[in-house]
Amino acid sequence: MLTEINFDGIVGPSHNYAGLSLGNLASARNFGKVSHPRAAALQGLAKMRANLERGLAQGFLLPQRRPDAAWLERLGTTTAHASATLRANALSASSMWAANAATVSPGPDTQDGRCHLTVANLVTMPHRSHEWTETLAQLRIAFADAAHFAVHAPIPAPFGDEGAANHMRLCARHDAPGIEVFVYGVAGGPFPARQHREASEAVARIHGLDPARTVFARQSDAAIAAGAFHNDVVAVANERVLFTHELAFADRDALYAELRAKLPEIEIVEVPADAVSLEDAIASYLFNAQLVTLPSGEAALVLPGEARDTPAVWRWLERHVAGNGPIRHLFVHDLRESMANGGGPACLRLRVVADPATIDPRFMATAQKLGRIEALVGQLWPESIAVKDLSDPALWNTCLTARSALCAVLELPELDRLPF
Ligand code: SUG
Repeated sequence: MLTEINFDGIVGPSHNYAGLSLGNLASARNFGKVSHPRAAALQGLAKMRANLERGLAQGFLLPQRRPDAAWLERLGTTTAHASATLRANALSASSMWAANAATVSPGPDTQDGRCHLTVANLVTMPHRSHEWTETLAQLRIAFADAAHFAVHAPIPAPFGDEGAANHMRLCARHDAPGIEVFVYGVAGGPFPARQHREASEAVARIHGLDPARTVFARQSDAAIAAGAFHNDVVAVANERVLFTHELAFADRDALYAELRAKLPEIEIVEVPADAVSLEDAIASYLFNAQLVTLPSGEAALVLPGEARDTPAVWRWLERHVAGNGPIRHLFVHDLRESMANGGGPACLRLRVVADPATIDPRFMATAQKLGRIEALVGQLWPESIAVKDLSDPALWNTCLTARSALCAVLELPELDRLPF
């Protein structure tokens, strides 16, 4: 049976605050602070466990090998000799934000009926531009069943593609044909536009989407300038609900009209700027919630603690739930460590609609397996990392050893061997 499965990125042992993401206000604001990789990973695992207990299908992607010595070698250097900037780029744990791993078009939307995944090239940010090699390796293992999946290599540079974070799917039910919405930015503002229209168009072609059910929408310049470096910071969709900020899109009236024409049963839940400012929406990550359908059929939002701590946001949410709005439940999680780098609940997961039986079970979560991962994290993940620690060879070793141990516990030795 086709089900929505959330694949969360397990937070890697090198999680740190090196301020690498221009346009991501949280990353810039927290530059130089001490990170807590162990707590970060446990926070993410607690969210996975809770979603599993809520009756949702849960999978995970593994943290990548960091420092990425192979990438530094291609740049003519080594971890020991690299400049501090290059070394920080080689050590980032940014693959935890699995919403940027790939764009996923489930079988009901594609010409050949298979689920298509295109790995994101993430070319705009140096620290993320080398994620795709291992992401591709992991997805090729997890979704190896060629009767049900097609995993594609990234779109070539210079067309920036940041994956599912700029892609929304609207449908009557997860297993029904959907409308796929690709949101792109246009360069010219104070911050880079990380998703290019050309890349989105290429992904739609490669996935064999029906042009009549595909929409390209421009992100508003105001949203990018206010810090919405990905569209999933200002809008999220699930089944027939689009939950969005009023200022998310460049031409919202035209977009809403197109969506209503293509999916008459759509419910657009728009939060007006006079109820929640763009600044509050971005600081609280209200829209970076996971909008999920519970087994009861009701919709729920899985939110970061910052949403509850932002008065205008919490007021709006409580009023919505008390009224007759389509979102019926609010679940709040402490994801402070990831949030401080601009990654909320939705950033941490990649949604795949598929039959879980067709996926390599080693990537699927169970309560027991999460327990084993938590134990390993408690043992091997550093408790804290200061930016100066990034030049300490002992830290590089700790990170490599911890990841290898995780590959062993999850019975994925091939990920420890692959030359990415
Ligand atoms: O690409 N942060 C990530 C956050 C990604 C959030 N994902 C989604 N919105 N789906 C980014 O900006 C911070 C890294 C640093 O500064 O060390 C970082 O990469």
